[in-house]
Amino acid sequence: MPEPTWHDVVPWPDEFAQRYVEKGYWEGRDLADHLAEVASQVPDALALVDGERRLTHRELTERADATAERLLGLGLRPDDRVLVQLPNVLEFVVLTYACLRIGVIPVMALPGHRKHEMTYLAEHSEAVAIAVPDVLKGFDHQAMASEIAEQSDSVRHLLVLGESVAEGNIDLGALCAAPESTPDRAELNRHRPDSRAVAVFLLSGGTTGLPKLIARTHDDYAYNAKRSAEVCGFDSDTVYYASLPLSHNFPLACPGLLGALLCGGRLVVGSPDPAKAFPLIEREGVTATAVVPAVAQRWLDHRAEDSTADLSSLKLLQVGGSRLADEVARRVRPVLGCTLQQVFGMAEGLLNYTRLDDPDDVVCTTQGRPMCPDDELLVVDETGNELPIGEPGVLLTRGPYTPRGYFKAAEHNARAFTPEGWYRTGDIVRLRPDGNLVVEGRDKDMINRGGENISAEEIENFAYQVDGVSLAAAIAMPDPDLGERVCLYVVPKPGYDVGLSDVHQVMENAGVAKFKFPEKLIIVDAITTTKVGKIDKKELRLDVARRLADEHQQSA
Ligand code: OOB
Repeated sequence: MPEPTWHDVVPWPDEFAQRYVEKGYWEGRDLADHLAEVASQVPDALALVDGERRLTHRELTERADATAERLLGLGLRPDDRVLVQLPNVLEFVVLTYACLRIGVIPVMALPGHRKHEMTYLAEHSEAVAIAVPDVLKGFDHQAMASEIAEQSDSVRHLLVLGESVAEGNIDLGALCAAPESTPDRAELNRHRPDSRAVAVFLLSGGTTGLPKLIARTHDDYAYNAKRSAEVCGFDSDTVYYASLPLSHNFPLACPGLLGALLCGGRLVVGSPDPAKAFPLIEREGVTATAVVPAVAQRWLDHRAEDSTADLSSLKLLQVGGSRLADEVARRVRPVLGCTLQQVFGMAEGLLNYTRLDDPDDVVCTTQGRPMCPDDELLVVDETGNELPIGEPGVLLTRGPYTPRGYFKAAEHNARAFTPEGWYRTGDIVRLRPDGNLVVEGRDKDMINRGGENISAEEIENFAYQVDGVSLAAAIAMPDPDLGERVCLYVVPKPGYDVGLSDVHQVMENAGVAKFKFPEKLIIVDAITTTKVGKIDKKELRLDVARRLADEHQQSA
């Protein structure tokens, strides 16, 4: 058995790896090989629609090969990392496929990340290249990437998408263009990655500040996408609409982009805004899509007001990323006319799906069950003892697509994984006798803002940089639109005035992603601590709920 190529990647123990191979989960082929095989079976079927740009499976594979060749020409080699921060466009797909083809590893940054996160990601992954748009939504990504490259020892190339590619940078549009001549497949094949090698680095929400890197291998990620596609009934007629950022595991491989393509189906990229999404669903005959609960709610509300678009092609609406309220779940079929599927997943691996033929009770009130028979689940109490079925506790998991540790994070791994290799999800779940899970909450110190996981600790660290902050605690406050938003409690030092704008200023200066900025500041004289001296966040959550209820009453 070839060893994983990297000592900083925690491998599955041999006995498990062997079992996953024997059971056929790990097929021993890289992702680009899978994709190319599909392209040879359905060469003329459409694979990708980005506005007016359309590529067939053959054209997509040819472009990926050409792009891979150009990457080799730039000096990139297997195992090199490319930090990718692109919106949902054709070039994201072509570049990712090209990287997979020659074992170059994309590090999947989110479009909302800013200098603070991007610098860390480039350093931690020792990226040799960064791929960004020139300007997006008024933000100059190219300038940010240049600053990062200047300070970095590893970054050699900036791949920039757009009209104004600065001198010295590489035009990503041209890099992903159709081939001028037939690519040298034999040469490309010489760089073909091992199936046990890392295919992509996904980002974890990260409970302790900055996101951790999750090394997903070709074997495990191909299984992730293919088994998901099976569970979701994807086939060559599938037209998948990607409106969540494609760098996120959900639209990337659950089944997402990869699942759709691996079935010979099609990917359509677009916006989550229902005013844009609905006409596109009609025009392209979209059959399936994935959204977070906040977007599902917007779609339901929009549909109630405007029922002009023909959504009859849409068969499946996947909802996941944060808890979907049962009442919202019940509206999906009557209002949108499609099947709802709840997805409780994580970039770390484990995927739970409600099944397409599950009764309404399961689909509307549970977050589904694991997709693989060899997904192992344990629900434990605070001391790590297994709880009887039906009792809520913290979920631990292991399995063929749940890696055994984060990349280059030994210290953190010692806490996030048990010695037996179980990943501590930090989610509090209840296992029903029928095998379905209900997510009841979490014991990790995070805020889930519309599916975006934010570490409380990271926000508190910034709060402490504000003059006059004596004690700071970031918590989730309930929100009707996004589920949760960041609320910050501060005890000021005597004689100091602390305002929300002071906290924002510090975060702005550090170049932190906007979605992490606290949206409410509550100044208090003291914060209760628990018996062990930790801030009592449970009490703070109750407190903010009371305050919001009061405010609501006053404004009514
Ligand atoms: C998905 O992945 P991540 O890595 O952004 O976030 C994972 C965390 C989970 O540990 C859980 O705390 C929360 O997000 N979560 C849910 C949920 N789905 C995810 N909490 C309640 N209900 C749900 N349905 O979010 C993700 C990855 C793949 C597929 C779907 C979602």
